[in-house]
Amino acid sequence: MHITAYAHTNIALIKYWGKLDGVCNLPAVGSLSLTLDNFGTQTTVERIDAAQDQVSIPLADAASHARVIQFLDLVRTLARSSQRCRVVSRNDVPTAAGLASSASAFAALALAATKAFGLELSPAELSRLARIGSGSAARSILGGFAHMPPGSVGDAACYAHSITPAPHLDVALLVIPCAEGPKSLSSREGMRHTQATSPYYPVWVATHSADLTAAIQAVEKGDLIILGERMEHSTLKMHATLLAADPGFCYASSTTLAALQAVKALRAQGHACYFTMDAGPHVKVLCEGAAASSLQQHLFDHMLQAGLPPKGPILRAHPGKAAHLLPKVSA
Ligand code: 2P0
Repeated sequence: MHITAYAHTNIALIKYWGKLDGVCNLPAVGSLSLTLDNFGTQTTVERIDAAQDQVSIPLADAASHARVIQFLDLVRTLARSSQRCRVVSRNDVPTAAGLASSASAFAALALAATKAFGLELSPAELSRLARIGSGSAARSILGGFAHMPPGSVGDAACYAHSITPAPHLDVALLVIPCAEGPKSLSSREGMRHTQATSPYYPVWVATHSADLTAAIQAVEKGDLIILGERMEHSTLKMHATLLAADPGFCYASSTTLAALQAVKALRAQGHACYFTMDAGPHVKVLCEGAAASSLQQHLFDHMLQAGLPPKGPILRAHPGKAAHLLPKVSA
Protein backbone atom coordinates (compact mmCIF):
# COMPACT_ATOMS: atom_id res chain seq x y z
CA MET A 1 0.00 0.00 0.00
CA HIS A 2 1.32 3.44 -0.78
CA ILE A 3 0.45 6.72 0.91
CA THR A 4 0.66 10.10 -0.81
CA ALA A 5 0.91 13.40 1.04
CA TYR A 6 1.10 16.99 -0.14
CA ALA A 7 2.74 19.85 1.74
CA HIS A 8 2.94 23.45 0.61
CA THR A 9 6.13 25.43 0.90
CA ASN A 10 6.29 28.35 3.31
CA ILE A 11 8.14 31.64 3.41
CA ALA A 12 9.51 32.96 6.68
CA LEU A 13 8.33 36.50 7.37
CA ILE A 14 10.50 36.51 10.51
CA LYS A 15 13.51 34.32 9.78
CA TYR A 16 14.98 31.22 11.32
CA TRP A 17 18.78 31.41 10.95
CA GLY A 18 21.02 29.49 13.32
CA LYS A 19 20.75 26.34 15.44
CA LEU A 20 21.01 25.55 19.11
CA ASP A 21 21.69 21.94 18.36
CA GLY A 22 22.52 20.03 15.21
CA VAL A 23 21.23 16.59 16.21
CA CYS A 24 17.61 17.48 17.08
CA ASN A 25 17.80 20.50 14.79
CA LEU A 26 16.60 22.97 17.41
CA PRO A 27 16.46 26.53 16.04
CA ALA A 28 18.38 29.27 17.87
CA VAL A 29 15.57 31.75 17.15
CA GLY A 30 11.83 31.48 16.60
CA SER A 31 10.17 32.25 13.26
CA LEU A 32 6.88 33.28 11.69
CA SER A 33 5.88 32.03 8.26
CA LEU A 34 3.19 32.05 5.63
CA THR A 35 2.35 28.77 3.91
CA LEU A 36 1.76 29.34 0.17
CA ASP A 37 -1.01 27.81 -1.89
CA ASN A 38 0.64 27.49 -5.30
CA PHE A 39 3.86 25.70 -4.47
CA GLY A 40 4.65 22.46 -2.74
CA THR A 41 5.83 18.87 -2.77
CA GLN A 42 3.91 15.66 -3.38
CA THR A 43 5.49 12.58 -1.85
CA THR A 44 4.46 8.95 -2.03
CA VAL A 45 5.84 6.41 0.44
CA GLU A 46 5.40 2.68 0.07
CA ARG A 47 6.81 0.00 2.36
CA ILE A 48 8.74 -2.56 0.35
CA ASP A 49 10.54 -5.83 0.93
CA ALA A 50 14.05 -4.80 -0.04
CA ALA A 51 17.46 -4.43 1.53
CA GLN A 52 17.69 -0.69 0.81
CA ASP A 53 15.35 2.28 0.61
CA GLN A 54 14.58 3.38 -2.95
CA VAL A 55 14.43 7.16 -3.09
CA SER A 56 13.50 9.19 -6.15
CA ILE A 57 13.44 12.92 -5.43
CA PRO A 58 13.98 15.77 -7.90
CA LEU A 59 17.42 17.39 -8.20
CA ALA A 60 18.74 15.48 -5.21
CA ASP A 61 22.45 15.38 -4.51
CA ALA A 62 24.03 12.67 -2.36
CA ALA A 63 23.66 14.72 0.83
CA SER A 64 19.90 15.29 0.32
CA HIS A 65 19.46 11.60 -0.46
CA ALA A 66 21.24 10.69 2.79
CA ARG A 67 19.06 13.12 4.78
CA VAL A 68 15.91 11.42 3.45
CA ILE A 69 17.20 7.98 4.47
CA GLN A 70 18.19 9.30 7.91
CA PHE A 71 14.68 10.70 8.28
CA LEU A 72 13.13 7.36 7.28
CA ASP A 73 15.29 5.72 9.97
CA LEU A 74 13.75 8.08 12.50
CA VAL A 75 10.23 7.11 11.41
CA ARG A 76 11.19 3.40 11.53
CA THR A 77 12.43 3.87 15.09
CA LEU A 78 9.11 5.45 16.08
CA ALA A 79 7.22 2.61 14.39
CA ARG A 80 9.57 -0.10 15.75
CA SER A 81 10.04 -1.40 12.22
CA SER A 82 13.04 -2.08 10.02
CA GLN A 83 11.11 -2.27 6.77
CA ARG A 84 12.53 -0.31 3.83
CA CYS A 85 10.55 2.15 1.71
CA ARG A 86 10.14 3.41 -1.81
CA VAL A 87 9.86 7.21 -1.80
CA VAL A 88 8.82 9.13 -4.91
CA SER A 89 8.58 12.89 -4.73
CA ARG A 90 7.86 15.77 -7.08
CA ASN A 91 7.96 19.53 -6.58
CA ASP A 92 5.29 21.91 -7.89
CA VAL A 93 7.72 24.76 -7.89
CA PRO A 94 9.43 26.40 -10.85
CA THR A 95 13.07 25.69 -10.05
CA ALA A 96 14.12 29.15 -11.26
CA ALA A 97 12.09 30.72 -8.44
CA GLY A 98 14.24 29.14 -5.75
CA LEU A 99 11.27 27.90 -3.78
CA ALA A 100 12.05 24.19 -4.06
CA SER A 101 12.98 24.19 -0.43
CA SER A 102 13.39 21.44 2.09
CA ALA A 103 10.33 22.83 3.92
CA SER A 104 7.62 21.24 1.80
CA ALA A 105 9.81 18.19 1.11
CA PHE A 106 10.28 17.13 4.73
CA ALA A 107 6.72 18.11 5.72
CA ALA A 108 5.26 15.88 2.97
CA LEU A 109 7.70 13.10 3.82
CA ALA A 110 6.86 13.28 7.54
CA LEU A 111 3.14 12.89 6.85
CA ALA A 112 3.42 10.20 4.15
CA ALA A 113 6.06 8.12 5.94
CA THR A 114 4.35 8.11 9.34
CA LYS A 115 1.03 7.12 7.75
CA ALA A 116 2.76 4.42 5.69
CA PHE A 117 4.03 2.90 8.95
CA GLY A 118 0.58 3.15 10.55
CA LEU A 119 1.50 5.93 12.97
CA GLU A 120 -1.19 8.47 13.89
CA LEU A 121 0.62 11.68 14.86
CA SER A 122 -1.04 14.94 15.92
CA PRO A 123 -0.12 18.11 13.95
CA ALA A 124 2.19 19.10 16.85
CA GLU A 125 3.95 15.71 16.78
CA LEU A 126 4.24 15.84 12.98
CA SER A 127 5.63 19.36 13.10
CA ARG A 128 8.24 18.34 15.67
CA LEU A 129 9.22 15.35 13.54
CA ALA A 130 9.41 17.44 10.34
CA ARG A 131 11.65 19.92 12.20
CA ILE A 132 14.25 17.22 12.73
CA GLY A 133 14.33 16.77 8.92
CA SER A 134 14.57 20.52 8.29
CA GLY A 135 13.82 23.47 10.55
CA SER A 136 11.54 25.25 8.07
CA ALA A 137 9.56 22.02 7.43
CA ALA A 138 8.01 22.22 10.91
CA ARG A 139 6.00 25.22 9.67
CA SER A 140 4.80 23.56 6.43
CA ILE A 141 2.76 21.05 8.44
CA LEU A 142 0.42 23.99 9.11
CA GLY A 143 -1.57 26.21 6.76
CA GLY A 144 -1.63 30.02 6.73
CA PHE A 145 0.50 31.80 9.33
CA ALA A 146 2.65 29.57 11.54
CA HIS A 147 4.78 30.38 14.55
CA MET A 148 7.76 28.24 15.46
CA PRO A 149 9.26 28.95 18.91
CA PRO A 150 13.02 28.90 19.48
CA GLY A 151 14.64 25.64 20.53
CA SER A 152 15.14 26.87 24.08
CA VAL A 153 11.62 25.55 24.82
CA GLY A 154 13.15 22.05 24.47
CA ASP A 155 12.85 19.33 21.89
CA ALA A 156 9.36 18.12 22.86
CA ALA A 157 7.79 21.61 22.81
CA CYS A 158 9.64 22.84 19.75
CA TYR A 159 6.98 22.59 17.05
CA ALA A 160 5.03 25.11 15.00
CA HIS A 161 1.47 26.17 15.66
CA SER A 162 -1.03 28.32 13.76
CA ILE A 163 -1.49 32.03 14.29
CA THR A 164 -5.02 33.21 13.54
CA PRO A 165 -4.94 36.40 11.51
CA ALA A 166 -7.47 39.21 11.94
CA PRO A 167 -10.33 38.45 9.52
CA HIS A 168 -9.64 41.54 7.40
CA LEU A 169 -5.97 40.65 6.78
CA ASP A 170 -5.86 39.74 3.08
CA VAL A 171 -2.32 38.98 1.94
CA ALA A 172 -0.52 37.61 -1.08
CA LEU A 173 3.10 36.91 -1.79
CA LEU A 174 4.83 37.68 -5.10
CA VAL A 175 8.06 35.91 -6.02
CA ILE A 176 10.54 37.77 -8.24
CA PRO A 177 13.14 35.41 -9.78
CA CYS A 178 16.45 37.26 -9.53
CA ALA A 179 19.01 34.74 -10.82
CA GLU A 180 19.28 31.57 -12.86
CA GLY A 181 20.89 28.33 -11.79
CA PRO A 182 21.46 26.83 -8.36
CA LYS A 183 22.36 28.99 -5.36
CA SER A 184 25.97 29.37 -4.30
CA LEU A 185 25.70 27.98 -0.76
CA SER A 186 23.02 25.79 0.86
CA SER A 187 20.95 27.27 3.70
CA ARG A 188 22.32 24.72 6.11
CA GLU A 189 25.94 25.49 5.29
CA GLY A 190 25.29 29.25 5.11
CA MET A 191 23.69 29.12 8.54
CA ARG A 192 26.53 27.06 10.04
CA HIS A 193 29.24 29.33 8.62
CA THR A 194 27.47 32.50 9.80
CA GLN A 195 26.94 31.13 13.27
CA ALA A 196 30.58 30.06 13.52
CA THR A 197 32.21 33.23 12.19
CA SER A 198 29.96 36.30 12.06
CA PRO A 199 30.42 38.86 14.86
CA TYR A 200 26.86 40.01 14.09
CA TYR A 201 25.34 36.60 14.85
CA PRO A 202 24.99 37.15 18.65
CA VAL A 203 23.27 40.50 17.97
CA TRP A 204 20.90 38.75 15.53
CA VAL A 205 19.89 36.29 18.23
CA ALA A 206 19.64 38.95 20.97
CA THR A 207 17.39 41.28 18.95
CA HIS A 208 15.26 38.63 17.26
CA SER A 209 12.39 38.07 19.66
CA ALA A 210 11.27 41.71 19.59
CA ASP A 211 10.63 41.44 15.83
CA LEU A 212 8.91 38.09 16.21
CA THR A 213 6.56 39.31 18.95
CA ALA A 214 5.67 42.48 17.04
CA ALA A 215 5.04 40.56 13.81
CA ILE A 216 2.77 38.00 15.50
CA GLN A 217 0.77 40.81 17.07
CA ALA A 218 0.54 42.53 13.68
CA VAL A 219 -0.93 39.36 12.12
CA GLU A 220 -3.45 39.05 14.93
CA LYS A 221 -4.44 42.72 14.59
CA GLY A 222 -4.35 42.61 10.78
CA ASP A 223 -1.74 45.37 10.52
CA LEU A 224 0.05 44.82 7.22
CA ILE A 225 2.28 47.86 7.66
CA ILE A 226 3.80 46.73 10.95
CA LEU A 227 4.06 43.15 9.69
CA GLY A 228 5.83 44.35 6.53
CA GLU A 229 8.21 46.61 8.42
CA ARG A 230 9.22 43.85 10.89
CA MET A 231 9.60 41.43 7.98
CA GLU A 232 12.00 43.71 6.11
CA HIS A 233 13.99 44.38 9.28
CA SER A 234 14.30 40.64 9.96
CA THR A 235 15.50 39.79 6.45
CA LEU A 236 18.03 42.65 6.31
CA LYS A 237 19.43 41.68 9.71
CA MET A 238 19.73 38.05 8.62
CA HIS A 239 21.58 39.04 5.44
CA ALA A 240 23.81 41.43 7.44
CA THR A 241 25.00 38.49 9.56
CA LEU A 242 26.22 36.64 6.49
CA LEU A 243 27.81 39.70 4.89
CA ALA A 244 29.81 39.98 8.13
CA ALA A 245 30.78 36.28 8.24
CA ASP A 246 34.45 35.38 7.71
CA PRO A 247 34.75 35.05 4.78
CA GLY A 248 31.57 37.02 4.13
CA PHE A 249 29.10 36.01 1.50
CA CYS A 250 26.08 37.44 -0.23
CA TYR A 251 23.10 35.72 -1.83
CA ALA A 252 21.94 38.88 -3.65
CA SER A 253 22.46 39.49 -7.37
CA SER A 254 22.25 42.85 -9.14
CA THR A 255 18.67 41.89 -10.05
CA THR A 256 17.95 41.30 -6.33
CA LEU A 257 18.96 44.89 -5.59
CA ALA A 258 16.82 46.16 -8.48
CA ALA A 259 13.85 44.26 -7.02
CA LEU A 260 14.40 45.79 -3.56
CA GLN A 261 14.55 49.26 -5.15
CA ALA A 262 11.35 48.58 -7.11
CA VAL A 263 9.52 47.58 -3.91
CA LYS A 264 10.70 50.71 -2.12
CA ALA A 265 9.81 52.96 -5.06
CA LEU A 266 6.31 51.49 -5.37
CA ARG A 267 5.81 51.81 -1.62
CA ALA A 268 6.75 55.49 -1.85
CA GLN A 269 3.98 55.79 -4.45
CA GLY A 270 1.44 54.39 -1.98
CA HIS A 271 1.47 50.64 -2.72
CA ALA A 272 1.51 48.51 0.45
CA CYS A 273 4.37 46.13 -0.42
CA TYR A 274 7.31 44.76 1.56
CA PHE A 275 10.25 42.54 0.62
CA THR A 276 11.92 39.51 2.09
CA MET A 277 14.77 37.25 0.90
CA ASP A 278 15.82 33.80 2.01
CA ALA A 279 19.08 31.94 1.51
CA GLY A 280 19.12 32.81 -2.17
CA PRO A 281 18.90 35.74 -4.58
CA HIS A 282 15.13 35.77 -5.17
CA VAL A 283 12.91 38.47 -3.70
CA LYS A 284 9.50 37.79 -2.22
CA VAL A 285 7.02 40.61 -1.82
CA LEU A 286 4.23 40.65 0.75
CA CYS A 287 1.24 42.72 -0.34
CA GLU A 288 -2.54 42.98 -0.11
CA GLY A 289 -4.23 40.05 -1.83
CA ALA A 290 -6.61 42.31 -3.77
CA ALA A 291 -3.71 44.40 -5.12
CA ALA A 292 -1.39 41.50 -5.98
CA SER A 293 -2.17 41.25 -9.67
CA SER A 294 -1.63 44.96 -10.46
CA LEU A 295 1.46 45.08 -8.24
CA GLN A 296 2.91 42.12 -10.18
CA GLN A 297 2.77 44.25 -13.35
CA HIS A 298 4.06 47.43 -11.66
CA LEU A 299 7.07 45.56 -10.25
CA PHE A 300 7.90 44.03 -13.61
CA ASP A 301 7.59 47.40 -15.40
CA HIS A 302 9.71 49.18 -12.80
CA MET A 303 12.53 46.62 -13.00
CA LEU A 304 12.40 46.62 -16.81
CA GLN A 305 12.71 50.40 -16.89
CA ALA A 306 15.70 50.17 -14.53
CA GLY A 307 17.38 47.83 -17.04
CA LEU A 308 17.33 44.80 -14.70
CA PRO A 309 14.11 42.87 -15.38
CA PRO A 310 13.21 39.75 -13.40
CA LYS A 311 14.90 36.55 -14.59
CA GLY A 312 11.50 34.94 -15.19
CA PRO A 313 7.81 35.63 -14.71
CA ILE A 314 6.85 37.09 -11.32
CA LEU A 315 4.82 34.42 -9.51
CA ARG A 316 1.86 34.96 -7.20
CA ALA A 317 0.68 32.93 -4.22
CA HIS A 318 -1.91 33.26 -1.48
CA PRO A 319 -2.13 31.58 1.95
CA GLY A 320 -2.10 27.81 1.54
CA LYS A 321 -3.48 24.80 3.39
CA ALA A 322 -1.88 22.52 5.94
CA ALA A 323 -0.06 19.35 4.82
CA HIS A 324 -2.63 16.70 3.89
CA LEU A 325 -3.04 13.25 2.46
CA LEU A 326 -4.09 12.82 -1.16
CA PRO A 327 -6.39 10.15 -2.50
CA LYS A 328 -4.54 7.17 -3.90
CA VAL A 329 -2.53 8.20 -6.98
CA SER A 330 -0.02 6.22 -8.96
CA ALA A 331 3.54 6.96 -7.93
C1 2P0 B 1 13.56 30.31 7.13
N1 2P0 B 1 15.64 29.62 6.00
O1 2P0 B 1 13.12 30.67 8.23
C2 2P0 B 1 15.03 30.55 6.88
C3 2P0 B 1 15.30 31.89 6.30
C4 2P0 B 1 16.42 30.25 5.00
C5 2P0 B 1 16.43 31.67 5.34
O2 2P0 B 1 14.84 27.86 7.09
O3 2P0 B 1 19.23 23.16 8.31
O4 2P0 B 1 16.52 24.38 5.02
O5 2P0 B 1 17.27 22.10 7.23
O6 2P0 B 1 17.00 23.32 9.39
O7 2P0 B 1 15.10 24.91 7.03
C6 2P0 B 1 16.31 27.40 5.38
O8 2P0 B 1 16.89 26.51 6.23
O9 2P0 B 1 17.55 24.57 7.31
C7 2P0 B 1 15.54 28.30 6.22
P1 2P0 B 1 17.77 23.22 8.11
P2 2P0 B 1 16.40 24.99 6.36
O10 2P0 B 1 12.82 29.83 6.24
